[in-house]
Amino acid sequence: MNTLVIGSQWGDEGKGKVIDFLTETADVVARGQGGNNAGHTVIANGKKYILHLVPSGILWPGKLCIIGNGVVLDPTGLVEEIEGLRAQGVSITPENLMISDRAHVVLPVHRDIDGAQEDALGDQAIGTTRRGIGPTYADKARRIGLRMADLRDPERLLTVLKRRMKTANEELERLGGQPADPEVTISAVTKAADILRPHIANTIPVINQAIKEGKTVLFEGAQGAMLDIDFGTYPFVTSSNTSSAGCCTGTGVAPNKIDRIIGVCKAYTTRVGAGPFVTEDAEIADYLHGLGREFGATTGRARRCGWADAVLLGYSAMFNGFSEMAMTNLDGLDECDSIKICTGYELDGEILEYPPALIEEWEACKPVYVELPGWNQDISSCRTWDELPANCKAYVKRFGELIGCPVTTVGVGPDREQTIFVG
Ligand code: 2SA
Ligand code: GDP
Ligand code: MG
Repeated sequence: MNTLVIGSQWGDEGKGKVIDFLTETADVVARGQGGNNAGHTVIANGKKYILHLVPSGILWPGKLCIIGNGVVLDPTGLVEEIEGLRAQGVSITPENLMISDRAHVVLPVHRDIDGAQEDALGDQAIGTTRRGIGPTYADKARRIGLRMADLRDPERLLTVLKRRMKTANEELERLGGQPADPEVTISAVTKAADILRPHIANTIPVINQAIKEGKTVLFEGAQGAMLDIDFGTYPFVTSSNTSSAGCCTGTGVAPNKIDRIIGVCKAYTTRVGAGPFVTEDAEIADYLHGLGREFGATTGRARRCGWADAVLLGYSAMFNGFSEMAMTNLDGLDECDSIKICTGYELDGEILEYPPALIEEWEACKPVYVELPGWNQDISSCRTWDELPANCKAYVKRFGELIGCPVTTVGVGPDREQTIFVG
């Protein structure tokens, strides 16, 4: 069973936890898009880990983790992450962490360009993580990017770095930013390259050979489907294909090798950064933030919060081909007297079944809700479907019906053990 795990909303659905839960039965865990804009939280053996570039499978011994060709990789960020994980007792070697030689490299100047672009946009800013993700994917599309293969030979690295730094600095200056010191970049990237070099490989045959041998591969999606550059709330999106298809192009595995596609969703909705959010609700945001929940795992920003959106999730389930949904954070609704689910978008007196393309229209949509009774009970210690309150089970079932995809597991807390199979 080769399984894709995809965020179905705007990211932070709890993919890290779901991946961790499924890793036990996997041999290989691969990432195919995004970069260290991602923050995947896993709580295992009483310890909290936040993974940015390293696949969550690294927390399990004996699993091969692959950073695929579709990822954009910040070498110094990855070295810091590896060192941090090692300090937490995680073993990372060239045998359990491989990096595609085709993955594109995020340079400090990409981060500076990201920041300068955001600053120039003022109140129209995307709200990026400022990790240089967009500018690096832009370089890839413009066919001027550096790839991990360029880091293999120190002399070649020096030549390509100098060349790219010159043009990137010109770009940065045009945006009003301070040019980056090439010597500082060269020293930092060279140091990181020395550490990462043993991990760089052609991962495409490696992953396909594993599949040929009957091994189980788990694909770890990053961000969420509504941040997809094609299907999301464009231009308020990230710069990669975060939907299921992106996992194939990002790892070199053909679509006919995928057996199962799991969508991860929260029992409500959150989003970081700007852009349309039809079900956004100040009251539920205050309530969740008051509980200390819903702060960004990478930037610490307070996430925007709202009710579940069946229009968005039905759309997401369609273009991702979800076979099932893993719902997380059901316990987040424990104290709500009544709970809403959006079943339609009203725009100029018409009810839309699917989100519109124009961002102004999407922003103008008003939610049509159904309201269900809450359960007003702490469910975090429940471990079986039968232990959950009747109203809670009814919410999960109705949610699945409205999005047209069954919910097969629910999360009642952040720990590995706090996952319940739906009866
Ligand atoms: P970018 O940096 O170019 O990818 O930003 C573009 C949009 O994508 C959103 N984005 C994210 N949304 C949710 N979670 C993300 N990761 C972190 C986390 C976020 C954090 O796990 O909590 O810590 O703030 C993530 N990464 C990118 C971003 O908000 C923009 O809307
Ligand atoms: P990811 O980017 O999709 O991996 O999600 P994040 O790690 O950014 O954010 C999800 C947050 O929800 C993290 O703090 C998780 O520890 C937490 N989480 C995941 N599932 C559950 C759940 O079922 N209940 C609770 N209370 N927290 C959860
Ligand atoms: Mg996250």
